[in-house]
Amino acid sequence: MLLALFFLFDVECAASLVEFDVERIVFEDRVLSSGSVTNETRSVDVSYMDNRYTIESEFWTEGTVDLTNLRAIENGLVLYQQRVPLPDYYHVDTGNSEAACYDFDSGYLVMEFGTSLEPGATETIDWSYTFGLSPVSDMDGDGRVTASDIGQLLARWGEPGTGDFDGSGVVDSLDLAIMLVQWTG
Ligand SMILES: [Ca+2]
Repeated sequence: MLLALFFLFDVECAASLVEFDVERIVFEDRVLSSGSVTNETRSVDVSYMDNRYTIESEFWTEGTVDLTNLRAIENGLVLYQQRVPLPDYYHVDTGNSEAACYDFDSGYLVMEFGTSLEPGATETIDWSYTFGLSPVSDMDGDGRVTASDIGQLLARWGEPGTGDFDGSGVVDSLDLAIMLVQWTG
């Protein structure tokens, strides 16, 4: 757990890879996605489920990716990366994956899988990950957004940093508005 926390918060996320389209089938609370991409050096064939359209306190994903090195005579590193937009103004608290990190700038959870393969070889990677989320305005970390959190916000009023949820540079009424939307009482 501590390692996952460290990884999620302190490590810069991997840069984006070449994008490709996936086909999505949406059920009530889950989304099934599948797709593949091939070029002269590699192919990637992926299928996964997640709750990306119904994320509240938790994001989960389960999937499989086949990575194939299509080079004729060279070993090759084949990578697959999944980028999932998280709801605005939430932190990723916990995760069980060292393959993942959260990009605060883009608001995307980034998971990357890769392996070095001999010419013509394929490796299948399965994953099943769950990430806990919490609202940014739970400033005291007790799991709720209450008067205690408003007290902390007001104590920071006009200041930069903690409590500046929208990154405007200071704690102001826009940050209070975010807190009220996330209010649990
Ligand atoms: Ca709180």
